[in-house]
Amino acid sequence: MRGFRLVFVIALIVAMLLSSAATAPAEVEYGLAAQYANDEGIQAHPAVIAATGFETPQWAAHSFNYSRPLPQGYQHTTNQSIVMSGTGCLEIQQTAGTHHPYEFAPSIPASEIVFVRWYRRYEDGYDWTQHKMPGVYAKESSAQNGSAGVRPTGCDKYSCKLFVDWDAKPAFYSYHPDQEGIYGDHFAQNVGMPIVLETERWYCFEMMLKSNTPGLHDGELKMWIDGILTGHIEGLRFRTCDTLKINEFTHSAYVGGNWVSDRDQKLWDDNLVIATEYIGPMANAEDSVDNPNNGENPSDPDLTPSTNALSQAGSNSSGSGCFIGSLTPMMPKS
Ligand SMILES: [Ca+2]
Repeated sequence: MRGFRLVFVIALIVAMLLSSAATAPAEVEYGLAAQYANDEGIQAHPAVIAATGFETPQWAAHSFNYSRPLPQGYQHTTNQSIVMSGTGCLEIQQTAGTHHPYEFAPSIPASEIVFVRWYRRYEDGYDWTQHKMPGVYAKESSAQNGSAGVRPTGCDKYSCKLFVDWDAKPAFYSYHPDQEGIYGDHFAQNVGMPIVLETERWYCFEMMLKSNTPGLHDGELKMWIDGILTGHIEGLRFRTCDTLKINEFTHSAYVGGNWVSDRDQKLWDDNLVIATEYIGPMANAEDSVDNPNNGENPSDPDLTPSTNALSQAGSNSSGSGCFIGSLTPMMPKS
């Protein structure tokens, strides 16, 4: 009888330990953004390729040297009931019966690995039509504008952007030579419980594409939402030519495939950073990690977020769950 009790107690302890491990909250990862309060001065980090806080209507020219007109549906707003950080953000209009907005893809320096981090918010009542999100392209110079619907050869192109599926779950959309069909492969979130997006709150999205070593299947994709790793795809072969490197950033909220938006609806972006190292969620003014650049005035007018707006974002229901408070993020209110 005593032996039976001992076994029972041990089994109970093991069950409790397993249960607590299964329910432990996922760990938020902090990256180089933790060194820069409100992203201020973040463009000075050697790993940062480009960054913008969307503070002026000229943000694309300032931060990406992109002087062509932005796509139909891209607007700048200073509406402080919407803006997450600083004085402005990007307002994106999706239009009923169309794919708009079309994406735009400025060039970036050729890299083997690129991280893209942005904040995005969807309006109240948003219809979760499948649509694209930011990402990166690798294009050989003669590749035709991404050539959708054409399988990559290993020497002409590869890509990955995130997209939001009909079920409001972000996923990967990647072109690579081993993809199943002529269009890119979809890879679902595969780490922890998949995140299902909600409207009327800011999310911190980040994706990574790491090119493979030519001859090996060691390419990787990663996705973080609010600093938590939710997707990690390994064993990918993006290329056979080592000269084919990531050389474009793509910004997108394109609707489709073959379908179009069912309604006029808006989403907003703020605090976009592109880098060759993990970026992670924004830090607020009080809690950024030791950074010699804090307090400097950045020369780019699109990188001057105000701490007032950040304080608002952290204290009202429309704020983000992604700011660092003593390295403990404020959790979103649903
Ligand atoms: Ca801003």
